[in-house]
Amino acid sequence: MKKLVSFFLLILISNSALSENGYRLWLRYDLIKNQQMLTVYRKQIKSVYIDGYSPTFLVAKNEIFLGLSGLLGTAITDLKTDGKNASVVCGTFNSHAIKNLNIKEAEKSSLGKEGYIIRSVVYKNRTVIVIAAPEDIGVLYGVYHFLRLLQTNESIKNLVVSESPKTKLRVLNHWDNLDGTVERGYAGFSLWNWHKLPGYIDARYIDYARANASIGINGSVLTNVNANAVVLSPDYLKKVAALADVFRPYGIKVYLTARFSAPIELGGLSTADPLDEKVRQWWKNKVKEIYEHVPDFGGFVVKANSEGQPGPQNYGRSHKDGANMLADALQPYQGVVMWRAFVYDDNVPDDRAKQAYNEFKLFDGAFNNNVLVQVKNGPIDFQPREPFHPLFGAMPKTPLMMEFQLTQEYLGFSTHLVYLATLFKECLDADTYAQGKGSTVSKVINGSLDKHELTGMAGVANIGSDINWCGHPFAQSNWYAFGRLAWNTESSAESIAEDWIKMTFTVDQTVVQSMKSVMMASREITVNYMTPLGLHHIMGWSHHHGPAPWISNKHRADWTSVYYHKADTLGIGFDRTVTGSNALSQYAKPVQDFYGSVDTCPEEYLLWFHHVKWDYQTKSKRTLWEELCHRYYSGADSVQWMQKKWDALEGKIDAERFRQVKMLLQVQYEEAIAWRDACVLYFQTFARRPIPSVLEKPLHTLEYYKQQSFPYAPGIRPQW
Ligand code: GCW
Repeated sequence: MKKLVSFFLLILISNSALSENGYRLWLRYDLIKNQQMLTVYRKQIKSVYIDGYSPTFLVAKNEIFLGLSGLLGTAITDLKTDGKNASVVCGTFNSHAIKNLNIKEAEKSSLGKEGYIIRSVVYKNRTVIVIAAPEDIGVLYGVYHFLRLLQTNESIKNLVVSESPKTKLRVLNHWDNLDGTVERGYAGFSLWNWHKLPGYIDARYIDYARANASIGINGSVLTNVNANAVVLSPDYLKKVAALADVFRPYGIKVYLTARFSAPIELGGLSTADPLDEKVRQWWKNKVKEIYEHVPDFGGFVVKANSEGQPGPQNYGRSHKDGANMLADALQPYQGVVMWRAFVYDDNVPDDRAKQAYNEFKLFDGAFNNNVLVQVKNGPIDFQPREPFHPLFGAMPKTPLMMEFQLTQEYLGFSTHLVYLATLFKECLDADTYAQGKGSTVSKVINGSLDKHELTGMAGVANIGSDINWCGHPFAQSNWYAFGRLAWNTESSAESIAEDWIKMTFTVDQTVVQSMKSVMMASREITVNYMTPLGLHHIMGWSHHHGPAPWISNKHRADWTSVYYHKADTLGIGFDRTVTGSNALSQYAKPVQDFYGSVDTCPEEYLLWFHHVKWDYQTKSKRTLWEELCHRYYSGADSVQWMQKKWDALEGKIDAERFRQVKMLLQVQYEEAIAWRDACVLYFQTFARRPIPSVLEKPLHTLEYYKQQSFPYAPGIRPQW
């Protein structure tokens, strides 16, 4: 008996210990603590009627019952056959139950395939909450939205919600290799267990699909853009099909990365020339085979002629030729090609920031209509801060897809707390002036500026096998925010953060406000201790961990740090104006003028666009050198501020995640100090000026920092 009791005790303890390990993400559905709201909700929600039986309806049903019973802590009646007395009714507009409720035609129009409405409707003197949509998937999205209202303790009294996504393809790009490693992955290994698929379906695939559907993500690119052709072989396609089957009810399509040389590697052909008839036929056959396995396959993502990946240029052909060949093969099945503009070819350009524009702009209008060109947010590579990519606004006849990076390759991996929605928004809100004032990147992406039907946003996933999915408890917010912004590019970073905190931690207002202030400031803080004033790409060689502004003499100039910061005894920064690389000429005239003059260029981008003298007077009246020091120091100090804010939350949130974040913030602080010291000491060798005396002395010498190596950084093979 004693043994039995302690056994149960153990289960209880381990359950409670597991309960806040982060696995449940923002779908926690714990009992609502606010008694007043709970009472109101319980009164309003007693029963649910779901009018539909498709697999999507089944998952909607599971979710709403799982959510309601957890949040309300009471049994909710499942009105299986008759919705007349239900407090919540879910169905498509064609369903019997919804038709009875006489929803006005005007409310149904313009919702699109994935939209939905949530309404409080008076029916026979009773208020009924209606979740209705043109298609099944809209009902599922509506269910998640409704649950979110409860999770965030919003009123559900007079509901008038109409939602439809602003972009069509909202996809995660997994840089997952077939051997289970994840390129730039900091949260463990790949989720896809290729060995056990297709026979064994890990429950995690379902939770992954639930999480994505809850924020409107409708596509998953399973494999790394540095592609392996083998994923297109018959055995792998069976495994891919099994994942597609799991994801389908959640409205998620699978996509694969197509290695351009697959016709050679898999097909035994002697060429992969996109104009060669045999090659074209090989792809047609391959695509047909894929659709036999996955009838709703989404299409291909392609990285070609970049960083050693094969591509059409190997055969003297162009990006257009390559993309259109694959597009032709996919066309009969409504598949799309997402052709990446991140090109980094074998020749070192005068300015790497110019390359994508130079290679792609001329093909505007020449791509098939099922091709999207996928463009990274900035012209270099997912830096803590970059100006928007000059291709946005420059290719009006081509659907341009946004590529954001959720995994923090250049932002402290999964050890630093950095909420990226502010970075995403900065880019989306930037004005390209392509068609005059107000031509924001957001409008380019959502198709409204150039009237594109096909639109999309991709996020390089930060998900792995770690129990909490993303490595850092706060990294989950970047997955969440990406989905919400892809759904609505106009949403605010702040409101998304607020929802996420309430769903993930607590609705307690003091905690929400405090966490939100940390999240909202976190990206700017990181910029300050890593790359203030427009500096970029001065991270550690290859693994991109830690500071290394001294990197020089590599086999390519544009793989060094000195190429980007160009510090000398006179000043620092990359002159991208007409006196330098003139990368600015790739932007619309008002943007050129704005960034082109040191007087109007915001200091955030100063050294991105200008080479500036050390004694140049900045807005703070400090010299550039002093301002640089000041920013580095304030960045590191601000991490201490984040720590203080966090420490004050002890006891107000669960102990487990409190402790995790506390430890991570300490690592972040130490690394921020290393960034600060290493950069200030290194740049001082050019500036030849003292560190302002009000600032404390660096902890170590420059030599010390230069000698640091990071043999444990993810992506580095351990060596002895
Ligand atoms: O950010 C860089 C990364 C590479 C990546 C490449 C890309 C997948 O350092 O690891 O390769 O960009 O986006 O293709």
